[in-house]
Amino acid sequence: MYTRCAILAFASLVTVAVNAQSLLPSLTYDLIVSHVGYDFLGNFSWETADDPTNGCVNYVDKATALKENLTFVSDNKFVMRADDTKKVTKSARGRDSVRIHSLDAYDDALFVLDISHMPEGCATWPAWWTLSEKGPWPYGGEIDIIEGVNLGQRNLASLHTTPNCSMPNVRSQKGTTKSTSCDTSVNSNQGCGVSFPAQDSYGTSFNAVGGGFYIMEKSSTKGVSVWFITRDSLLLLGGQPLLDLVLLSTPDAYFPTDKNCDYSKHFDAHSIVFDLTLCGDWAGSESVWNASTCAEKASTCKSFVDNNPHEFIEAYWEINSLKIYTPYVLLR
Ligand SMILES: *[C@@H]1O[C@H](CO)[C@@H](O)[C@H](O)[C@H]1NC(C)=O
Ligand SMILES: *[C@@H]1O[C@H](CO)[C@@H](O)[C@H](O)[C@H]1NC(C)=O
Ligand SMILES: *[C@@H]1O[C@H](CO)[C@@H](O)[C@H](O)[C@H]1NC(C)=O
Ligand SMILES: CC(=O)N[C@H]1CO[C@H](CO)[C@@H](O)[C@@H]1O
Repeated sequence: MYTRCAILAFASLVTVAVNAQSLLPSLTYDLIVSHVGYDFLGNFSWETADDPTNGCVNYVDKATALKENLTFVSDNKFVMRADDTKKVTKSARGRDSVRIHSLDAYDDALFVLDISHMPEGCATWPAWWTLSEKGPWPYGGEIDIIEGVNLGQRNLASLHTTPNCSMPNVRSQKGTTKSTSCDTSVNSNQGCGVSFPAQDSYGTSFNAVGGGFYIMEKSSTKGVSVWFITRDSLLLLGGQPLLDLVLLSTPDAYFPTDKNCDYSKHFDAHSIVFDLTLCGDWAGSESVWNASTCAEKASTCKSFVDNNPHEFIEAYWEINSLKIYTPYVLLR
């Protein structure tokens, strides 16, 4: 069975190689930024405002995050976590956690995130996303690349926009359309979400396979595409440049630009955000909490967060690299 799979994978690779001979997608992009380890410290700001999604978190500044080891850096890793040592005191805003925001913003670009661990577990609501540098939100748009809550096992990628942006139910993507209106003023700002097919695209199962690569293409001519590829499947594909294989394959989530959502009217240059909130409008909503097995551990999400520091040992991001590419421009 294994051999058969390997042969099939090889066969499809050959097809890819032949089709791609004329123009490898990677040749249309230039690597402009590669963030590894210490680079994150200089290229992101640590946000300390109250969580806009009403989570039970206290976002700490960079110095505090480093001191409490809620941010840890080495030559080849960047780690961000929620505190897993202390009960939350009555006067605190919530459990200490981290939210960072890139200093630079990007128009058309390709973002490649290599991560080995994402925050998992009851009450967690981690997200890797981009939003308009200019704003104010929702002007210029929001693109959620990695997002989920509690014990979820499938990633949800979504757009949140100003009115008049909707997506077709059926389109060229591997994932399942969850909702079609991207307009933040309808459906309680649910956004237009796409659920990923792979069980290991999120949470515990993602971490069990050592994570992988999330890739987002933000393009004024094509729209927005998101791919997920596990580390294991990349090894199976062996030797091929990751970028070409990914860009030639059907995305997990695809948000086209067309008459129902004109990209140029809803999106501009975006900064990059990583956060980890706890509870809040999604993970902690009574119906969502009660529907998950997390409710067996505590009657409310907030009481769970306040009293159980040891439950947050796995609530951390571990990032190997974030590479950013922009479209290749011929020198004239
Ligand atoms: C800080 O966090 C890193 C990454 O999780 C870990 O390897 C290290 O042991 C921690 N340091 C301390 C002092 O706890
Ligand atoms: C949305 O589209 C409708 C109908 O075309 C138009 O009347 C309205 O002004 C548009 N709204 C925005 C915010 O662009
Ligand atoms: C959720 O569960 C709590 C505790 O069992 C209960 O008090 C509350 O009414 C439930 N809420 C919903 C929306 O189901
Ligand atoms: C905007 C900004 O601060 N960019 C910095 C990102 O980090 C690199 C080195 O790690 C600096 O050279 C950039 O200036």
